[in-house]
Amino acid sequence: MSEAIHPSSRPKSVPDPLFITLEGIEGCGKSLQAQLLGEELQRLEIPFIATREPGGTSFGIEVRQILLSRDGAPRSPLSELLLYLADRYQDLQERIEPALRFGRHVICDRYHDATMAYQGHARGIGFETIDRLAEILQLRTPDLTLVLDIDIETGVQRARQRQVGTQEDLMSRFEREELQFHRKVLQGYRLLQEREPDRLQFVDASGTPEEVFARIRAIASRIGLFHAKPPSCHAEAQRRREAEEGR
Ligand code: ATM
Repeated sequence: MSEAIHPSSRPKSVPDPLFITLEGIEGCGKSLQAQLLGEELQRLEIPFIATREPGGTSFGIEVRQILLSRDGAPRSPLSELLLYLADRYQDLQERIEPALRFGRHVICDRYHDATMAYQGHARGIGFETIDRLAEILQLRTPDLTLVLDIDIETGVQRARQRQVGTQEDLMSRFEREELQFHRKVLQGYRLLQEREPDRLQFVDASGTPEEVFARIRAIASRIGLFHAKPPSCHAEAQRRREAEEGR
């Protein structure tokens, strides 16, 4: 398991890199917003990595194929849960933790709140079981989670538009699941927001992508995403060496 960096081990002048996740029901527009956030960080020359779950690593891409393939074999909700967690654990070890250790922000398109909302609430496994597994795996909690809030009907419409030309059969995913399932997912996110009102922030996802991004940018800015550059990899490595040598 990788070593966690305690915030107080950093010099005060160095801002901690942030771990930001985007969530929501199908068709809410979170992947586009994650991309816009990345483009903004790039424009400002602020170091970051972007990842997604499932599918942020080579292993994760294979797991994603199993989880989301059109003709996937039947599986129990718990088996499915373990696959999502396997994908997450690999993403954390291979990409998220190293990036944060090297002072880069992390933007993640879906993370653990998706598991809580989809498997925990909508599939009925319950938050408690997943909380226990998350504790055993020592899953990192994001600094900020943006939940893109749209009604189910708009989500269906947007997923239908996005469907054209993709390998994954987004609409059949919708059709396979009752609309009621997606309502439960949204309800799951609301329950999570009640548990952690500071970390989970609902963002009105209606309007144009630019309008939605302006809302997201304002929230991300408030927690300091654009305020100062996190240290570069080299500066951070140097600082860590000096701290270890007691300088
Ligand atoms: P994206 O296409 O937004 O990456 O999501 C893939 C699907 O994975 C999405 N499906 N639907 N319907 C939500 C689902 N998912 C879970 O059920 N649990 C999880 O933990 C994650 C990360 C995703």
